Amino acid sequence: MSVSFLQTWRWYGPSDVVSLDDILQAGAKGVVTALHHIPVGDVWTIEEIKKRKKLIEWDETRGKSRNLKWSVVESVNIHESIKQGMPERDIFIDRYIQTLENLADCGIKTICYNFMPILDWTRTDLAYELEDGSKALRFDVIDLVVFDLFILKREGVEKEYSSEVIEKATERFASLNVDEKELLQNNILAGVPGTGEVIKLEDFRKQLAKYKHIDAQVLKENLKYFLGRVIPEAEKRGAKMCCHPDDPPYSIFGLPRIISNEADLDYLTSCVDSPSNGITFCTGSLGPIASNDLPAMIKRLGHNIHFVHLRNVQRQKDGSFYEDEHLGGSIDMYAVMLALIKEVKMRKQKEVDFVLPMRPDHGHQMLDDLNKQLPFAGYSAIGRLKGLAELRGLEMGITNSLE
Ligand code: DNO
Repeated sequence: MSVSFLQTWRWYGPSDVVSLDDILQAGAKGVVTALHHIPVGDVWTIEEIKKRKKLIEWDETRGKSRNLKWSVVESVNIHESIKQGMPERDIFIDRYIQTLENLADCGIKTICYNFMPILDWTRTDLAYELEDGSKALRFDVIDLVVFDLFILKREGVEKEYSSEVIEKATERFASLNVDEKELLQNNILAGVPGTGEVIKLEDFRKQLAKYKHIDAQVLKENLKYFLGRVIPEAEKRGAKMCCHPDDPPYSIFGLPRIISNEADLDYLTSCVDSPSNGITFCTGSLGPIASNDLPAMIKRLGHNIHFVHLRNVQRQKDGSFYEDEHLGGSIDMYAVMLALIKEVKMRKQKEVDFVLPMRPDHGHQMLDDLNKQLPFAGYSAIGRLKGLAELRGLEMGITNSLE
């Protein structure tokens, strides 16, 4: 069977309800994980890294090695002082570099991160029921405004939205009961992935205040400063950093978002010209913007892509979207796959670094998983299994047809 990618699977570590055996049975060969228990900004020690690596790669019960490798770290998150350009950022950058060195020493060299202020990816609904009864993640623009106007009560926020949007949000807010309001707040403030933590409203307000004078330009400068220090060190060790795009790919709560389209990705890669300064190409994050021509972006930026997330979105009116089946929705997954496979083929011809890890991003909550309490929204076993199986078929069909 001809394949182009290293098929991987995100695992949240020992607390994940999806087991390593499940991952093997899904047919993945690589594991994508992080040491979620270590607070952002602390160094990941060699000891802790080795412990996790052994857990993944050595099957204690059967007394033999597993056919799985820890292939990608997602993510080594970036301390807020770095994003905010605070005087103490150098201490945290030094620690970041130490973590990179330790990971590289353990043979783990693909490192995903993002540069989204305060919040990571954001959804308003984690259980949006589809027609067939399965559940998906959804981002509703009006619900976001409801939270912003009536729960967060951000200062001066009325000026940022049109009267039409405010009217709709007012109506929506009036229709929500106490539990629904609380759920909306918890969905939006679910913090760093994998920690299960929800940011408190008061803390979120304090964090937002710190961004009062940080616009997109300043955040871009702070990204450049970070990369300027980290990338040369990564390059020395053959490690590849890959920045994940903003999700959703536009500003929310007045916070700057700077990795949302091709021009942003160009900026990112131009900050430091190095094979270690790359991209996590996430179709689902870039997809909500219709003008993001994903296959064309892959064609132009392909050599900078070190890691791929494949997921589809169904764009709805007003910028809202929900996560559709991997091969359904607004993104032409065939065209995306074709462009990626051509990129890998080119790498193979040039004999450069052609192991491109890919993972099915998210999946619907469906079948038996509907009866389970899933701690990590979007990361069910069955929905992702279906996604990976479909993507694998598409991958094989296209790869073979090009040979
Ligand atoms: C969503 C994911 C994000 C992403 C991080 C990357 O499911 O794609 O959690 O991994 O933002 O740093």
